Amino acid sequence: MRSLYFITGNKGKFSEAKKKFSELNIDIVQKDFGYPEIQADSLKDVALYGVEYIQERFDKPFFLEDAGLFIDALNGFPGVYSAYIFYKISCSGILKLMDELGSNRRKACFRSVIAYKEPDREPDLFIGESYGVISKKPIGENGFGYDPIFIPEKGTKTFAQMETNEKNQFSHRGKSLNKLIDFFKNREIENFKNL
Ligand code: ITT
Repeated sequence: MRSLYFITGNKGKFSEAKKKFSELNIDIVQKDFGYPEIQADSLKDVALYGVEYIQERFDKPFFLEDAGLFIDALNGFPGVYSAYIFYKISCSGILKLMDELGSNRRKACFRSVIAYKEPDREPDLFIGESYGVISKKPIGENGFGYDPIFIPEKGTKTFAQMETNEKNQFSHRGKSLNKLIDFFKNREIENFKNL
């Protein structure tokens, strides 16, 4: 079985990816490089910077992911700053900000950008989005980060009330991982054709 490295310090992200990849003959291995996350205008730029940094230090195929929560009423905040803001004010701080604003707009979107890199190949990017609303209070014990305050469209529960498989069906990461998995499946078909 082939190994594929997921460069992340986030165990929650890793277990979501591990579940998705269980359908392929690829073993996902977590590696925490503690790579620097630059302050950029887009998740894509943050991910590509991470790739630049890691490719100089690691010579095996890997992927990494940058994700963020974009809240309409806050003009897309915390967005690319999601990690820092979560560390500073967490879910309760976000809910307080929204209360202070007094707006009834609760729409938000989670975005995920996966960057896959192997030696001698440009990075491939895979994007996933999950639209939904911010709950009035934190609910649920599962998952991580902003999961207790995000209810995906067509859902009735927050991500934190879902098991990993269910979250993967709705989530930004589930969707970007689906694209990464399709990419591997298509390459296997191509390789088979070329035999
Ligand atoms: P990496 O090592 O992979 O960078 P991280 O936790 O720093 O891990 P990000 O920068 O991609 O990951 O995440 C930005 C923030 O958004 C961070 O606080 C996460 O907890 C949060 N977040 C990302 N994906 C999430 C998800 O699926 N559910 C809830 N919160 C999420």
